[in-house]
Amino acid sequence: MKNTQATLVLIKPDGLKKSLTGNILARLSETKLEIIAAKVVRVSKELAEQHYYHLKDKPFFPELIKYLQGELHDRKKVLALVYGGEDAINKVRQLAGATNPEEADPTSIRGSYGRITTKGLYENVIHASTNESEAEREIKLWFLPEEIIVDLYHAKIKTQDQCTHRVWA
Ligand code: IDP
Ligand code: MG
Repeated sequence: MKNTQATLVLIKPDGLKKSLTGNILARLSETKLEIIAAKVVRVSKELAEQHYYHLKDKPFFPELIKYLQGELHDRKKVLALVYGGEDAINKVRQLAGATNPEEADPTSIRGSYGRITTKGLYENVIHASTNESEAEREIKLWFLPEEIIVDLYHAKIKTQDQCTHRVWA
């Protein structure tokens, strides 16, 4: 039986600064998954904190927020993508490699291009969702329903100032 999934990928500011975008997209295309949404995002502090809320008590959290916002790399943006297809979450995680770039398989994206800063932060060039509930939460956080070319999750119509648009239900 097919296990069709969607997963959020972020090319983090170090990936952009190191000119790895094309390279990372080429690696991801080896999975034969489909890109179903993509955009460049200026990351607010609120968005960064919501994305990494599960790490808010870690000592590296303030540095991590600055990292995702691009403040450590003079690149105040990330490239956000949604990949869809069979076993999308695991396929992308495998290719991304372990969180710690020193422990990641050296042929993985993080193993190839990541580093640990002198402050101890893992700069690992890419984010990838770890499971289905995380993927859903993250995709809904980063994308509006109309920005994704397929209907992934339940959405509803919202009317505000005489304009109607779709929001996550
Ligand atoms: P993941 O990105 O592999 O899912 P998470 O535990 O969700 O790993 O952590 C989010 C990000 O926080 C990592 O990608 C990395 O940039 C950073 N990070 C996680 N754990 C550590 C740590 O122990 N030291 C320094 N940075 C970390
Ligand atoms: Mg994670």
